[in-house]
Amino acid sequence: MRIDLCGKWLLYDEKNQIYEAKVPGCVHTDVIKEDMYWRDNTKKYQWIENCDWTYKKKFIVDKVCKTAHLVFEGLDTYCDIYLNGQWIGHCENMFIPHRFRAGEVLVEGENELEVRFCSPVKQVADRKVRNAAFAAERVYTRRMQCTYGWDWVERLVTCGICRPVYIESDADFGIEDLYVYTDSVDAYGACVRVVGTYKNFLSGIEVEIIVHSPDNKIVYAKKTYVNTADFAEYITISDPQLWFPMGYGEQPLYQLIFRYNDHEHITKFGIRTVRIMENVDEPESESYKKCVELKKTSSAADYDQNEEYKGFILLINGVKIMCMGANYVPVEPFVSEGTDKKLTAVLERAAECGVNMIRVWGGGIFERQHFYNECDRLGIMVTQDFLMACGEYPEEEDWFIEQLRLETAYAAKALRNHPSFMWYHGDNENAVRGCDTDKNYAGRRAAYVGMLPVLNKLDYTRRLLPSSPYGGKQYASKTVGTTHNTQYMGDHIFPYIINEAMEDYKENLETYTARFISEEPIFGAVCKSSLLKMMTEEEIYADNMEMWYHHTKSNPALKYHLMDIYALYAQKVLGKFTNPKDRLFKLQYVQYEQIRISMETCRKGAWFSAGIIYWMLNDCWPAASGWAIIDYYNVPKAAYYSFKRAAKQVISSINKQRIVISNRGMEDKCLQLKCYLLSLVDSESRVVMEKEVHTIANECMVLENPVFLPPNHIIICDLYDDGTLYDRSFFKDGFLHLERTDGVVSEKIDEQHIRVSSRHYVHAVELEADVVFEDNWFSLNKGETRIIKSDKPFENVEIVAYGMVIE
Ligand code: BMA
Repeated sequence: MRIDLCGKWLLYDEKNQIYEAKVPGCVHTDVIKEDMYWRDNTKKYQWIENCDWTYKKKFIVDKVCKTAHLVFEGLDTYCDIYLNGQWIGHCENMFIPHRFRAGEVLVEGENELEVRFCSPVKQVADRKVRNAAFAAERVYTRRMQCTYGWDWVERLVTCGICRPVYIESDADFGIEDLYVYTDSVDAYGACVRVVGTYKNFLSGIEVEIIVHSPDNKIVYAKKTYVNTADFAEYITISDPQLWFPMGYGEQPLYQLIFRYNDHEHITKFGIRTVRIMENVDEPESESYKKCVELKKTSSAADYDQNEEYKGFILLINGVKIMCMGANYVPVEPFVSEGTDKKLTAVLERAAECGVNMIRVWGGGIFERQHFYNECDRLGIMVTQDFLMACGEYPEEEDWFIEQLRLETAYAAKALRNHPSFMWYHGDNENAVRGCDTDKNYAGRRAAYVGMLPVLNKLDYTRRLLPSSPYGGKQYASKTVGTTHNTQYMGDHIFPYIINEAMEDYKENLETYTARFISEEPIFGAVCKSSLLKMMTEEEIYADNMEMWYHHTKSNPALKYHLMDIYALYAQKVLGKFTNPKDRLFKLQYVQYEQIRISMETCRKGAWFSAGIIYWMLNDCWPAASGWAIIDYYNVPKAAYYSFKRAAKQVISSINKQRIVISNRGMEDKCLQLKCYLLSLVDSESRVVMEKEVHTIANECMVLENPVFLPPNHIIICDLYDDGTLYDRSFFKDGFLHLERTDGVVSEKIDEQHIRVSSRHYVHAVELEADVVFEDNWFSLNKGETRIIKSDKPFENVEIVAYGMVIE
């Protein structure tokens, strides 16, 4: 028996005014009848958070079943549930499903279900104020933390039935709590271990266990009789097809099938091993020397009291993986709106630019199954935070630990069978300046008393890092464990931007290297076609940028607005804004430049460094400027193209001294290198090195830069693959001052292709249109032509071209 209760409901406010409602949904989407993100409309709806709301639905039951349960997959958040006027349960945690006994209260014919929500703000109003970024009350409430406002999303505190709701009776035999994992892989095959429970089991039921290979052949089959509730199977698979992250191999998925009573229970799984390699650096090694050098730089010295240094290298199937990706935040401020379709679109977009790892950040949610399935399919590795961020939570209170345990059990069961899922973090940045020998840092009790005992039972093959960042003394140190460079912003990065000339911005950014960067901050504007969805053209180009400030969130603890800091960054590095159009270009391009340098630094730093995860992948609401590389409308920002270029299997990186060619991947690759001096005055170039380079899988190759750089020249390093341009890196001393230029000619070849060429060197060509181009923001040499494809037919493309300023 299953009765779906999604769809039309009625919503009542405190004065009993009735609104038509949709479930899954929330008060905001039910009550607001206009585009709530247009201009500053969200300001009008802040009152919603202070009200209590009631959802009601009538439904028919033909035949009552006494074992029926009412299941809510998500309730946001404080509410009491009444069935036919009778109280049947209470909820105060949005992150886990809720299941209430309903069989005794249901009647044949019409029934009425009522969910009475209490304002989440009022609910905790009398609690002691604790330390927390952005909003203090949130730490007492187990609901999505970023909805209280963050430095990238508006405050939007809602109520509602945010995930599906139904009545079910499950008195039948079935499979429960299945855990499938790779026990071992060796030269002779793989062993997959399957453990679980038979639900409502009766002795004597025959069960058939079958494994289908990714190409649908039966590779394992066994019949067995059930006589205990718990089961464990060891499944041998010869010639296993191994799951690899994208860029390192394929993502084959096997199917485990339990067949019983004409029923099939199917689970997908992948075969792969995971290990985090944390070997101590030998005193004479390059990595050790780099640590010693790093410790001298001021930003590292602050945090770094490590006496020994250790790498943080992820091995999948024994292969070192260069983790390149970004932090994922919910795709919508309202959980119900983050549909499967939207999740697929964002993840496919991420995969297209080479994102091979995503960290699901702790101020968001545990995403729906579809998200993790898509990561398995696309080869995007996932790390998951437990759901706390930037605060001191009431972890000394038992109710809080109990809620964390329930959340941990839920998350472990939901995530553990996914081959893409790598490890957990206890939280995001609660443990700032903590370290393993500190008995009492914020987050420690939550991780070790709340989560760890549960994970030891339910997901013992994965690691729990008690917080992100984690490792060394103190957490966030650069020479051990994982780091958030976001944590260096307030004391190092922002003062540098505000007080220094920034002529050495490249060298400065390079000092933020670390063993594994779980948050690398970048900031930039979205493109014009996206801005037009949230404000008028006049507002985009307005001098006071009023609407930009509304759509670009900051941190109230900072002295300056984030947009001002990054506008300063853009102007120092790229040159003063000459007019509002120039401003728009540079606010976008500055993020491109930050990614170019930080990603090249990480790649050429292999295997001292083994990961760079940007802050952040996507937006949660229509941000005008901010941290994401993909905007709210799933449109790539300038930074996206920089990531795409730098994530390729082979890239080069050039400075005054050397060229480093890094290959991250499973295959050697032979490319033709052409290095040339280019005059900014007449765009003429002089080749200084031309050779074939045999790059070796997962290794870097270092060449001397053979040339001295005269004024008004840059040096460019091109890599060709069979005569086609494969990668381009460049070096320019000092600033990267840019100015608008002409000389770029474009021609529409057909509905989805444009040809662009240039009469002189242009450093950045932006194709501005309401479509997504496979490449954008690229440079063009004198006489060079590129043909670029778009994802949809386009009408008009505006070409915005910038060249380097001659000094
Ligand atoms: C990190 C993140 C977020 C925040 C970001 C930028 O601390 O974990 O909390 O949005 O920095 O400030």
